[in-house]
Amino acid sequence: MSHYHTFTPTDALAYAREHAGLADPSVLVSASEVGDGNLNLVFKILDSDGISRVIVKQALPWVRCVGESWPLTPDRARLEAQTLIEHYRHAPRHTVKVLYHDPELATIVMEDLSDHQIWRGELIQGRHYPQAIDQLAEYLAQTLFHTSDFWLPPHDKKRQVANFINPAMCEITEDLFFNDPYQEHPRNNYPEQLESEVVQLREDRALKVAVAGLKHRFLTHAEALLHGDIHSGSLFVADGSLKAIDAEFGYFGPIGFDLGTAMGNLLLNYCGAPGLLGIREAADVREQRLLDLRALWLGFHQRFLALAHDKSRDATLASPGYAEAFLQKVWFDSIGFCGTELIRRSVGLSHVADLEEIQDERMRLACISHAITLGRTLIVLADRLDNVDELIARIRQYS
Ligand code: SR1
Ligand code: MG
Repeated sequence: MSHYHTFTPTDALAYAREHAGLADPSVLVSASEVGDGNLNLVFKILDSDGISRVIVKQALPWVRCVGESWPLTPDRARLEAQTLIEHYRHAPRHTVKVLYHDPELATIVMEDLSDHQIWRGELIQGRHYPQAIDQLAEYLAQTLFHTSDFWLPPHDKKRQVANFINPAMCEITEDLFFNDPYQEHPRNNYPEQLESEVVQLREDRALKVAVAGLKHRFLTHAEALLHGDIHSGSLFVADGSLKAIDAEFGYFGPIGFDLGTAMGNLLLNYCGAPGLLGIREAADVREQRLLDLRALWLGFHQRFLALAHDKSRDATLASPGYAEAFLQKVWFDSIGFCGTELIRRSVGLSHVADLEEIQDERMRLACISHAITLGRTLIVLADRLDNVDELIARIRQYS
């Protein structure tokens, strides 16, 4: 990192003028730092009408939401840019476009998406984007199939796995998803009124064995190039459009991790809805989230299977019936990883607005408690819920 320095808005503006590829860079006149995520600096680069034209993102050498006491490799910016570029090749309508990136400065210049909204905020407001789920299913099927052994020739696959080794970001996931919530840890963060429920997580042997299995798969199953953090805050939506951003956790891992993270965020919204909305609206939103869950899995399954039948290049993996069997394993993984997302967002370091923004304290506790119970149930029962209808029936039982 020889010439790494942290950008000021002035640096970001000059950088965008040089690297955004605009025919007339002088239209860019100011920059404003707008990052509100956990990790990075994000600058909007504005024209003279105050309209954002391009984004400059820079990885800090530490975790932004914690500070310099938690150092973190800026190389994550390279991994993010390369993951987005790879995903853009396979799902260009649903992946933000990287215009330029520089591994040494840990910067990415990317298309502006100000005409879109962060999906989580829209879900919290109860706003429905009818095409979003289908587009998310398309994004996941295209990116995961085309970076898997069904599609990539073996030497290419291994080269890619090596290029996307991402130990620092994976370690965050390993800790926050699979370690911290199941032990006493200073990073954990939950209301003291839920202490007994959290203690039960730590003492539940069957749960911890199931979590160990999920962590083991996260550590070892290099099935495809994952986004690695595909929650509803990593997705922008607009009418008829959905785009993935923020892929710094990208690495070759189990396909069910991406599916499970996306499903988990639908269910976090499901759990929070009664605290965020009026009774009638919350009931409608909950039904919609269950429909979304169903459409996401079935949309992904149908697309991945069609790709496997039509395009598999590995003759053995193309054996009749194998893709179906593989997807059944992905399904079981997805339910388990979904459960870990519910628990880590309720008990661990990093929370979500779907639960945090509930103003009524009693209601907020009830919604967080619901997420913990549901998460635990899904992890333990994962391989007994054979299909999405069984999953939905089980979710209804815990409402
Ligand atoms: C220290 S990073 C905490 C969380 O923020 C990111 O968006 C990931 O979800 C990570 O787990
Ligand atoms: Mg992120």
